[in-house]
Amino acid sequence: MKQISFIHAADLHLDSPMAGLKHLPAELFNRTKESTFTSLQKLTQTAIRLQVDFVIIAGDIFDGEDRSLKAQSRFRKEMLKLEAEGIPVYVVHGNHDHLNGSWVHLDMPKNVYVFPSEVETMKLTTKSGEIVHLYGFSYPVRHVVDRKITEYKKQEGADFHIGILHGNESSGTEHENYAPFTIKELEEKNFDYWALGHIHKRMILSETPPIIYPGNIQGRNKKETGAKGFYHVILSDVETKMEFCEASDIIWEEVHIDASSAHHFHEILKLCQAAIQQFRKENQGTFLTIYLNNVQIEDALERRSLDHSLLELLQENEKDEESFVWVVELITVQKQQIDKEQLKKEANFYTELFSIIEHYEHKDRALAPVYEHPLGRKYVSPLAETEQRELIQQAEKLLIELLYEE
Ligand SMILES: [Mn+2]
Repeated sequence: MKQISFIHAADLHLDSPMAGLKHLPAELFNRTKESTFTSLQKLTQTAIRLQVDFVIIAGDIFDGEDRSLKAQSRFRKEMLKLEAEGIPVYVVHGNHDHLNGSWVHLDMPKNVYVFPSEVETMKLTTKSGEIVHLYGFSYPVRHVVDRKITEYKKQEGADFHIGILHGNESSGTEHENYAPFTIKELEEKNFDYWALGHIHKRMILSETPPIIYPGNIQGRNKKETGAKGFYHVILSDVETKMEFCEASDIIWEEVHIDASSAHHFHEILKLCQAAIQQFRKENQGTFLTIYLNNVQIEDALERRSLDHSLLELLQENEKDEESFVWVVELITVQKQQIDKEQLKKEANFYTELFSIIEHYEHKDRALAPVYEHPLGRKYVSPLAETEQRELIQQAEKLLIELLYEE
């Protein structure tokens, strides 16, 4: 029976600056800065333990086009471990680590095969004699919008054919169109496996043939929640086995707590502490966003403590914890909804205010000046719908609080 075993990973984003986390205590920030490397180590350890035939990394190995020396040297160190075990690594570069960047070059060991900017076929004969054709290309520049998929051509003469592609499925609208493709186009190539990269969320687009986004190996912000890692794949004449292997040292999670039964600060504190314990995982850190819904604390002093002291209290002692659960954000949603109709009766001003807010809510206009600006478009990634709504709700809350105080 012909059989191959390999690891498929993507989007390592080594040495990601973890922007927006600078306010963390130094211990946690350092661990976070190290987390992409820690995840990579788990990957190489797994490859060696399972003695896979090869490893695929489907783009965005490096977070920045300057490929920081630290990132290169750590990557090199891990690749050397694989070289010592005779495990080859097939790499394409993506939009983050495209070939047009400028970097101080560190040589990679000979077991690392990097695909060039045009689609190429690489041939591998495994230790047990299976022949594998791997197809792929690296991004020559940051923005590759061509349908590169049309350049993938099956070359006969192998037991297994594997396509490596960093890009996005073009029926979705959420992402910019990088090397777009449709599932049908991939299926028509008649390959045995499609190793995709680019989308950080783990997704199985098809089972036969497997068309897989493994997601990134380490979440980088609160949008990248849940377990992150890579796939261990076994392909044979008769079946495909895929196992997800978790790699992230720190995971991002969110929890919605219904506080409607709590009438005092201490009860809310206990609810939050219970949630924190639920998320604690051995040898793994967690960044937790807590949404505290239906809060109805009447006492002014307790209310103020909720706004000013609860977060700090929840963070206490966590920074020295190996398996920490650090609340990165505490979002309190009051039960008492604003009585818009009553306010409108009080003054015309409110009628106007709410209609403006509504206008922005529906027409997606509030941030238009930012995205219409050439620099804004370049540097600010579009907000998801929920983020937009959240922003508008926060603005509304802020405005009304200000007006009440006046
Ligand atoms: Mn990426």
